[in-house]
Amino acid sequence: MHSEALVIVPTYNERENLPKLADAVLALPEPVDILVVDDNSPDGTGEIADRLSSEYPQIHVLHRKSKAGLGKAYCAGFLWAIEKSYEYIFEMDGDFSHNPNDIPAFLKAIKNADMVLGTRYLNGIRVINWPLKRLMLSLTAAKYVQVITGMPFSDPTGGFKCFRKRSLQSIDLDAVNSNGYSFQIEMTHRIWRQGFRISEVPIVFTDRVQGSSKMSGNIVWEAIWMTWRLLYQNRFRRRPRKRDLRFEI
Ligand SMILES: Nc1nc2c(ncn2[C@@H]2O[C@H](COP(=O)(O)OP(=O)(O)O)[C@@H](O)[C@H]2O)c(=O)[nH]1
Ligand SMILES: [Mg+2]
Repeated sequence: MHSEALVIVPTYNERENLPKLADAVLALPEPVDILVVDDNSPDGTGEIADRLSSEYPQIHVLHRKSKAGLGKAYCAGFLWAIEKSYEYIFEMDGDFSHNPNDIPAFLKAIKNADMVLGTRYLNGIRVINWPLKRLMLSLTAAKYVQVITGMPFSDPTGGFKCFRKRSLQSIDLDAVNSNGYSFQIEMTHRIWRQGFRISEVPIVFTDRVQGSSKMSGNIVWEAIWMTWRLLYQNRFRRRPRKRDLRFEI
């Protein structure tokens, strides 16, 4: 029997980060498995993941043929996790921007929720080493998403989150085509609008020290467009459907 929790780590050129990240996750007080989803990184991250997987039974690897974006990598990981019946399924960056030591706080919160969002912006701003320009962009994006979609969450573009299996099962993952910020907003909206229970836990976000960001200008435009699309999909309602009793625990 494997652990109830799985952390999915998408990787593209994270060779310096991955071994340390795996150590940190496996050292947690609670047992947590890891799924690395590598898009054939030119720097050999995929081979490093294979080596880790042969050393530790808790570590698994999905190899994809070429770089197809964060959203596609996560959706492939989600399908794998559902098939293996993991109950708690995480998204976490592979560059230490997200601190693995926050995982236990998510596991505690998910006991009373269907999705838990890590937030940098609840009761203050906890972002270390980002250029002011990028912080302003992220804060503006958060406000924009809140105003247009009506989602009340403080950090809707954040990428450190935990899903209960059934919240992922409620989504047609093959129909999710977005990436980056847009992917985070879309996943949260699809789950929120169905009336699932969602909570937030505070996290500290630290800009990567090793490797480089794959963020691009397109990702911002995609997110601006996506918020309107989500509002339309929710029939211009700025609130979820009435809570469905099926979702009571
Ligand atoms: N598998 C996969 N991982 C990706 C892709 N793009 C980014 N990542 C990973 O997603 C995480 C976040 O990406 P990053 O470049 O740090 O974005 P930023 O934090 O927004 O600057 C990192 O672990 C990246 O290696 C991709 O196309 N495929
Ligand atoms: Mg990063």
